[in-house]
Amino acid sequence: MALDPYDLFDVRSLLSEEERAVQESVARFTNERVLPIIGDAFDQARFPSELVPEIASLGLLGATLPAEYGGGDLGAVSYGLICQELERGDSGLRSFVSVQSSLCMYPIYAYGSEEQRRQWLPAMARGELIGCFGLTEAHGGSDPASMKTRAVRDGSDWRISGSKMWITSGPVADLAIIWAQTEDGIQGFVLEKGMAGFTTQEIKHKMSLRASLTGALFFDDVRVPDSHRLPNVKGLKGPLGCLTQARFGISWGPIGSAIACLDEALGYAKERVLFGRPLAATQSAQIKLADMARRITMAQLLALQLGRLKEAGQVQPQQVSLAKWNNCRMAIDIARECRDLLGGAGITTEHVAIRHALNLESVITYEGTETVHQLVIGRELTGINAF
Ligand code: TGC
Ligand code: FAD
Repeated sequence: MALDPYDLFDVRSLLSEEERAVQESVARFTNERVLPIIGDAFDQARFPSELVPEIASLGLLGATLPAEYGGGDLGAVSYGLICQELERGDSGLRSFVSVQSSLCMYPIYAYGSEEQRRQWLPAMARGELIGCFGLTEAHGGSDPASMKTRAVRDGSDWRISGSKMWITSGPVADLAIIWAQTEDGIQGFVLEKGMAGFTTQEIKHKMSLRASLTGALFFDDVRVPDSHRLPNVKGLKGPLGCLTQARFGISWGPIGSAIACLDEALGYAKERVLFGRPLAATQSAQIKLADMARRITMAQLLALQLGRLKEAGQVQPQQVSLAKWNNCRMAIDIARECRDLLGGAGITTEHVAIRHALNLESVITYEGTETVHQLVIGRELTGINAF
């Protein structure tokens, strides 16, 4: 029996029935609703916001949170599969879901009060409130401990001043989870659109993640009530804990991009006739395609084991770093290689490879650059902090 070229080790057989059902429903959504429009959305630098209600009704926002807060009670592997299937469509849509679920709903759930959970999470799960996560500042995102945004206590309120840069969904967000330095260390605050002194600006001219909105956030002495401070965490471990959740999803998402590129390149190489035979009949093309399948297979097994460790409550942030690094590197290399196999045709968004390759430039950079994750593993191996 022929093997599935996109699942050579039958990783699917290691999934539960529920996990397969989740994967199938998101795959259907991507095939029917995302793929027909995403090339144009990328060309036009347009976030396809018309898909948000459907994403919400499929239960993809806060999928792993408890049902009482609007979540789907799903396990980590299901969340990973959601990311994989969305990113097979476009990294921008997976980004939107990552930010809403892992970077906005997760901190409200994990660090918020019961009142805050009930106030915001159900509406966020329904896609009625869109969130963004402001950690990075213009002077150096890799080193968030050096943040300059400050929150100062003023009676029963806080006054926040500073700015954030490169914030996914920033220009449209109803809520912003903002991390600021306080007398007591870094703390998280929920800012609402329209608060006096809180403004946003879209970042234009991106050549990557063009179907996603990215912005800068500015806080000019914004008065925020203490009821909007996340009370249950202090210090850098607050935002880093959210990053571990999102990086987990990003360990899965690029597998989808890589599969989309391999699928396109395989089809193209079989049909393209050069020097009297299909490109796919040459040894060099076959070696390239085989190597892509090898790297995808390893990434799938790595992501699945990471998911099982997470479900068992045993995952370490360093393991997430290794998977994020490996799987982003795997995908960007494959996307670039596929672009090359397509020749000149590969440079237009009529084909998916260049779009994925360009998107992956952001994916390998955000949520910790490749270097940051390499240094996390280096520190784990040597016991020496090289940051
Ligand atoms: P260190 O000072 O040693 O640790 C501080 C505290 O945090 C704990 N911790 C973690 N907790 C959870 N998850 C992690 N990954 C954690 N890493 C550290 C640590 O145990 C400690 O706790 P405590 O109790 O002792 O206070 O910090 P570090 O030296 O480990 O951090 C250095 C470094 C460089 C690794 C860190 O600053 C870092 O990860 N920098 C990269 C910043 C980054 O990734 N920014 C991403 C911004 S958000 C984004 O890009 C969204 S894009 C989303 C999209 O569109 O999809
Ligand atoms: P820098 O930190 O200035 O890094 C520059 C270079 O230095 C990199 O190559 C880096 O690897 C290297 N470097 C860093 N430290 C070391 C070292 N110790 N040794 C050697 N080299 C080093 N942030 C948010 O908070 N929220 C978001 O929603 C969000 N969305 C994003 C969306 C997009 C499209 C992009 C591109 C970014 C987004 N980011 C977001 C920001 C992202 O997390 C940062 O871009 C990333 O953390 C890197 O920070 P930086 O861009 O300031 O680069």
